Amino acid sequence: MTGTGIVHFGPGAFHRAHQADYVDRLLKQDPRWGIAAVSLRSGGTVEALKRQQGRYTLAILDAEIRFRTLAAHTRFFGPGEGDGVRALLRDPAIRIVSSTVTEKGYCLDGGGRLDFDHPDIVRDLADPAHPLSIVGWLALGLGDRRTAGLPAFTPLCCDNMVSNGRKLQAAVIDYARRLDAGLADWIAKEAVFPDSMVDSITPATGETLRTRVREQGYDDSIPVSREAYAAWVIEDVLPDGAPDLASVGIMLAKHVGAWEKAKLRILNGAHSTLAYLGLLIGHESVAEAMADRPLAIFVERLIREDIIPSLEPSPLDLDLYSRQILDRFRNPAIGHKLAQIAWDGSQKLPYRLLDPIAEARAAGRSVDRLAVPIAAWMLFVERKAQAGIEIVDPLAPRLAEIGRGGDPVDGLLALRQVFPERLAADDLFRNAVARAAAQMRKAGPLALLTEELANA
Ligand code: CS2
Repeated sequence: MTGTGIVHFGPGAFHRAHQADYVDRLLKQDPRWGIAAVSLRSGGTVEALKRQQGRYTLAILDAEIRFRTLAAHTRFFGPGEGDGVRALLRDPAIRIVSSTVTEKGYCLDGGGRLDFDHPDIVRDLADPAHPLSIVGWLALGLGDRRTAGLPAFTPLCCDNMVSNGRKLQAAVIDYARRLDAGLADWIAKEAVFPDSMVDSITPATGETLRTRVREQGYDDSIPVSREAYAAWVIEDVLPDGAPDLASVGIMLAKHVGAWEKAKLRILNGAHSTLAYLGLLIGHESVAEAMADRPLAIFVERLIREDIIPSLEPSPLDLDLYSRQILDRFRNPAIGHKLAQIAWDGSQKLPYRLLDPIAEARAAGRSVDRLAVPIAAWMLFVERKAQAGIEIVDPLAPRLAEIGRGGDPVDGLLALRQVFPERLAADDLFRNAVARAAAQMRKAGPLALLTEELANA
């Protein structure tokens, strides 16, 4: 009988295509590690998972197309089922509590620390026994372990942030300290929060995929798709009794930082660049944007001349890694929408592009090229706001207000949740962004890209 050893918050498409695939294989050799799927804010996916007894289709859309059935989930918790989650977190069989709640789900401020003014954190601190946020849930669950004299479980952050484990650790400890200093100290001493790097291109599921899966003979309302490539690197600090993750191809590494940074800056940085520039030009998918020669050449050059220098020295072969990533972007089978990547820009740009920009400035390197995707994001915000189209972003109301008011460059630079004070006050950076934005507004992004190529 399959047991439950992992609790996962946020069983969206990425978790079900990536982590659940590794765990599905792990279960074949060790049945203790089934996943409890927790989605307390929206019930659709967990209800469907429950209805399908945890089974759903993973479509690998790449040079070869394959369909597999995964069955890694054993328990299901939707809205109103928080008591069951709390009881499960007390079960000593639960060793890992992982999360994919997206960058915004951790309620961090622009400096990467817990934002005590975030409405969810204000609300959780007022009623800590019934949390909304992942930070509140981890503190509650760890507090119950401490009271029961049980060892801590291991929180495992699987979202695209630099030092994601360390950030989550600081957030949970800071939160707990407001409630009980003894608990904060206990968490600091007893719980490990590994950093991790997760990678596999996973588009949001749409009707096309559902139809395709139905044609294969599966009646499945929650299929997921991804490319063939998948990687997961976890900091090698898991306590005794953890699952044998290496046996299913998960890499355990002493320092995950080099992987995290390379992946966030090269893959995700290039993705966001393709998304904002590509959407302004009129493309829909990543593969389509990569087929646009000036745009593809711009992104290659951005990686080679601006992003890689921000990562050196590195133990990784960054040239090879970049070439592989650009090949993955050309995958025509996956239909990865630029609009999906453009979501939550205010949360994504800091790790992907603003960190390398700040480092380039500190090292005296030019930021002209790196400023182009930032300007493209600003024009994207402006365009949506002026057309009255909703922006998918936790700062959407503020972005729309700035975007409606004319040239958004200075208004957006003033957002401390996005741009650190020092960068926003840096004239050289500001002027590079303003220049790129003005050029693109006047002659369109393609003209700027072509000019950039001619000057190179
Ligand atoms: C993408 C990522 O949507 C986005 O912002 O850049 O989801 C990307 O596909 C994954 O991180 C790849 O591992």
